Amino acid sequence: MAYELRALTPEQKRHFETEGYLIVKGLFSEADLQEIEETFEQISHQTIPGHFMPDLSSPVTDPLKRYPRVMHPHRFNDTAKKYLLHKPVLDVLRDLYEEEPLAAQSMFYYKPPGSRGQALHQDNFYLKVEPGNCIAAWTAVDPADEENGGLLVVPKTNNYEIVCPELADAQESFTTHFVKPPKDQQAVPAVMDKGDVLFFNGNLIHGSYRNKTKDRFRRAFICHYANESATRIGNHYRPLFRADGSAIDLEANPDGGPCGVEYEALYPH
Ligand SMILES: O=C(O)CCC(=O)C(=O)O
Repeated sequence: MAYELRALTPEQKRHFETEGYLIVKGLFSEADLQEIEETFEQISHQTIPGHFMPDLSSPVTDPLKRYPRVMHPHRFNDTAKKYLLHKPVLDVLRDLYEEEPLAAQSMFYYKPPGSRGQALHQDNFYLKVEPGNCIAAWTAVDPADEENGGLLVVPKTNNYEIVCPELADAQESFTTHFVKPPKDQQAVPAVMDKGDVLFFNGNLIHGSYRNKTKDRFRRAFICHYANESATRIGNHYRPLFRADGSAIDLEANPDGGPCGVEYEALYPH
């Protein structure tokens, strides 16, 4: 039986399938955003081993030492878990997968003024969702644009294979991996208002440049999902969560991918 779309129009679905990404406007209300902002403002003054380890001494030369990304906040914070499972986001994911989505990861980026970006990369190199793929839901908590280091996507690279990354430019990227876009294809900015969500396929090449502003943070709540029929995922992303909040475990996927297993030991994500 043909799948019936519930949240997306056929044009939106087609855009995701041909371009590899889709921006859906206003999936988070002002009240949702305020709750997220307050939660991560409180977290920003704490140290949470394994999740958030800021350098709270002042002054610091690298703004990302004071405001590193928060990893897996849904594992210690109920508000983060609530928004990882935000119904409007899961409704879109269900339309994209044509099956139930499972939540695998949450992150929060503060990206303060002056901070480096994250070099172009592909998410399923890390999540290793099989069979199927991961999809990211990248929520703008502040307006995101070229000036403050908003997200960049390389359209249509959802059909590009997962490749072994090169070394990134450490002056411009806080992560070490870089995936060069295929010849004649370029990264384009995803300009977003707060509350908009950018969905993108796990093969799509994406990343961000430096926040060039002097006074604008570029905060984002970033979550990754897998299709329910997947049987394996990278160890770092287990357990996953169903829409009702219950945990579900998939097998750990030990596959080293296009670089082999030794590479992973040398360059953990
Ligand atoms: O938000 C960013 O600057 C990069 C985020 C990203 O690329 C990711 O979460 O995979």
